[in-house]
Amino acid sequence: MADRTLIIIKPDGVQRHMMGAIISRFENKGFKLVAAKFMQISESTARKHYAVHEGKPFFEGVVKYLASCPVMVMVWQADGVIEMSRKMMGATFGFDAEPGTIRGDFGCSKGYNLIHGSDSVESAEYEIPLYFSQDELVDYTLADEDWLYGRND
Ligand code: IDP
Ligand code: MG
Repeated sequence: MADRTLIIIKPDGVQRHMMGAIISRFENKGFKLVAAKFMQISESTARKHYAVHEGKPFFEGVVKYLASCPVMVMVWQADGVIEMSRKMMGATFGFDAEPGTIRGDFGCSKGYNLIHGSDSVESAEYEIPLYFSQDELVDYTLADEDWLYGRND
């Protein structure tokens, strides 16, 4: 099966009306949406989500940030989706993310950064079940997949 990644449009992305613009980037790229949930993340789930950063100076702050307001949680699928989506997101903060990236184009903060994306297959496998059960991950074929991947010959 093609790779999957967990993408979250974080509280500032929702509050700043950026959901459509961010989702468009992934849709236009050709990724397949396999799950989506608009929800408020509990503090305990936010702690699990960022468990890898426990003990770092920003840990309590980022947990509070992620759980502060509703977010859009999604799973996107494509061959190589994790590497591509990390490139599309750009550096951690908009302040130094390259123009052309989501963080670089839509924000200039050194504290908020609009979007989360899994950084490895292992992270995606840990993060996706925090938000979705197996039967919420929809399995289907996009009509243009052969065109997208160049499998027409
Ligand atoms: P990433 O989101 O680009 O993968 P990570 O280093 O994994 O960045 O950090 C996870 C999240 O923690 C970031 O997206 C950001 O919200 C927050 N964060 C990381 N470093 C800092 C910091 O130095 N100050 C405040 N928040 C931070
Ligand atoms: Mg990370």
